[in-house]
Amino acid sequence: MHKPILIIGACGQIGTELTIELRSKYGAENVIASDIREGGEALMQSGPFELLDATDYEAVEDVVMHYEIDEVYLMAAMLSATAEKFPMRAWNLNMNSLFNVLNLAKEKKITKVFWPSSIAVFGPNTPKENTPQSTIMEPSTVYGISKQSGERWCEYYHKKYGVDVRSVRYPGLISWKTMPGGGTTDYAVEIYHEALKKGGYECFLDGNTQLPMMYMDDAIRATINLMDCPTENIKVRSSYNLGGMSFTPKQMADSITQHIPDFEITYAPDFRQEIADSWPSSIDDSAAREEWDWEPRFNLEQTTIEMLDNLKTIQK
Ligand code: VAH
Repeated sequence: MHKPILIIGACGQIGTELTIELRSKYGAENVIASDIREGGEALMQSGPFELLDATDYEAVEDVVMHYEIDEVYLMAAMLSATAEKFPMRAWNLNMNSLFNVLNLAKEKKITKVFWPSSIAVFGPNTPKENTPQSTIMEPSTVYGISKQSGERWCEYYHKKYGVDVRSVRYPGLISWKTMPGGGTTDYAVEIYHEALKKGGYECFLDGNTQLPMMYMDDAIRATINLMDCPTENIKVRSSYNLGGMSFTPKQMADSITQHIPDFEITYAPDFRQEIADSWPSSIDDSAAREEWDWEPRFNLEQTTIEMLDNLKTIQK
């Protein structure tokens, strides 16, 4: 039987789907979900849940010891757009939650950690096309700075204390089960909801802003595959580039119009345009492909079909 897993930030966009998938794989009672506030009915009724402040070391330690947790997925974070509005709150949450989990691993109270980084670690001076695994990283956002710092600490704790921490640099993630929370790539989820409800969408990014994106099923599969991978295969202990697809809001709108012919998009770039302009437009994820057999399965057309079909069902 798999040893108990703790998901911190289980009510977020990734955490919600990670909880569902890990519970189906390892048994609901083996996967403890936790967050600063309660989640939706489905999540709350699907297995054990703890209200937990990820920045409170003693509280995290109590949950770990009570359930005899072996692995921790630390999914709690303040994302790019919100972090620009609350820089110090973002730094506190994103960094102190990581130190709490890394220190529990250093003290051997847990044996394995997953921590999400992001393509936000790259900045305006990074090569934009096919961004390499190792390259210039001068993030210009609070979120990106916290993710770059976090990557350095993950590598340090692995080298210095032997902590088995694993990480991927997620692109923008697209899912229908939960709404995203405060990211610059949120348009790629909102657009489907608005297309079905209103037949149109006002995009907060310019139509030609190409960004790396991924359908959530691919992201969850990559996360679990990395955690299941034999430790000797893992050569990157900062964070792996993870690529899925890259597209612009205009290309996404064209994909939707194939299914909703009258759909109309307009553009009204806001403060998030500057954030998006500082990020890569495509990612080289060859290290993940070579070292743990990563391979995305969803392209934009398949993503649009999945999103529209599922949202039509739940909006009925
Ligand atoms: C954000 N969705 O927009 C997140 C993600 C690559 C973007 O990290 O902040």
